[in-house]
Amino acid sequence: MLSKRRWTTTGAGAAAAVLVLVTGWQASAADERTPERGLYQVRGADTAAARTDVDRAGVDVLGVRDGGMEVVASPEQAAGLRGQGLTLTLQGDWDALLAARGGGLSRTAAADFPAGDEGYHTYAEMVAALRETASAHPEIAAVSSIGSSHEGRDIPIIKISDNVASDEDEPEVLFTCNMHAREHLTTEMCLRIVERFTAGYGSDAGVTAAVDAKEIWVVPSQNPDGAEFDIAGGEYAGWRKNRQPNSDGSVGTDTNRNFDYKWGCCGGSSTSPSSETYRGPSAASAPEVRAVQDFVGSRVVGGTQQIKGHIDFHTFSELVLWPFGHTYDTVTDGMTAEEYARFESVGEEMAASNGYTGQQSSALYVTDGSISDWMWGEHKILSYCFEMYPAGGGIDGFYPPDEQIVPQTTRNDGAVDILIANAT
Ligand code: 0X9
Ligand code: CA
Ligand code: CA
Ligand code: CA
Ligand code: ZN
Repeated sequence: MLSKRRWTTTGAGAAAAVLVLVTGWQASAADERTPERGLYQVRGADTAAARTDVDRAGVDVLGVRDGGMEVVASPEQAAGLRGQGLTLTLQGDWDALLAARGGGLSRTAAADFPAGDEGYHTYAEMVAALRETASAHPEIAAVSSIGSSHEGRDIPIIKISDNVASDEDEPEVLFTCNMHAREHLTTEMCLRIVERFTAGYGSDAGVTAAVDAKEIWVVPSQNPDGAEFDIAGGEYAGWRKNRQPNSDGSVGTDTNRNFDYKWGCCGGSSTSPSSETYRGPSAASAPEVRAVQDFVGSRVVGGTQQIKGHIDFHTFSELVLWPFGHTYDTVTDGMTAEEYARFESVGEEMAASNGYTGQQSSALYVTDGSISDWMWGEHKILSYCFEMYPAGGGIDGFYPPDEQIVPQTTRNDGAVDILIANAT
């Protein structure tokens, strides 16, 4: 999938050459030859509206921190953003950075993550880990399925509770991970939750109380096709979306723009199939989204939604985000002042525990069709989006070494406990 033609001479490059003549300023090679997909640091997008405009330019927003953005942009997009007065600093050629991380092999199924990152779980390893957990703790853990991905992979879910085989009248909590393919650290986050609430049962008092009082559901990978594609051939692809083919020959829907609540309402997603934030041809057109929506819908028992709290884990930027994402308004249709205050207070408490920054998700940039807007808008579930480690980091931001798995997932133990405690 990596482009062969990586560098193009652009109008911006020609303008730089003219500048040299006029001012004597020395343009670097990077100024004259702009990568087809360049990794840029963007400065000057200091308001949510400005960041939403950057997102709407169609660039791939990797992370946002303290007003600075990291994006992957075409030469035309970069020129357009500079034309809006933003400062773009080229960090490198995205495709070259990706290629440098792998062996350049053909994209066949990988036995494991690239050398040095084997501590991450492939799809097969994740499925095996869930099965082993359930067979080691049959009284409190049971694996089932919420459906299949586009390519037919099962999307497993594990339930953790006392008397796990019975649907007891206990508040339910949901954790979802790996919606975006390249955000592999999040799969490990869900597996950490599974590990902690099973291995710690009977010895850790807090864990035992939570498992006895609640029903905890965990979906470690909402996008198994994308995750497998991202590591195929022993080389990271930097892939974000699912692997559903589009009408124009491109591949992938951004499932975090495909949920069926105010889908496509507000300029927070793209209608262009090749965009990294393509919303899909219709709401819930992605089978992975339907699987999550149908599962959550199935937890309406006797007219009452059983799931009370939810975290969807993403990377990166170290943020705790709460609804709504489709509007800058705090109070709006579907969100009272009291409800917003609760989101903010639980969100800030979680952010204090893990050292992330807490904010309304639209304060980052506007999105529509995101999972947390749907969870709250449709089901009144206290739903957060976490952007995990690191705070920033370009391509490396998606691929921290596996030594980071333990520190960065245990870092969220306290936040997970706070969410569970507030799921009432
Ligand atoms: O854009 C997304 O889907 C999430 N960020 S990511 O880099 N992991 O893709 C953030 C979604 C949170 N919602 C809003 N920012 N409105
Ligand atoms: Ca592995
Ligand atoms: Ca129970
Ligand atoms: Ca129940
Ligand atoms: Zn994400």
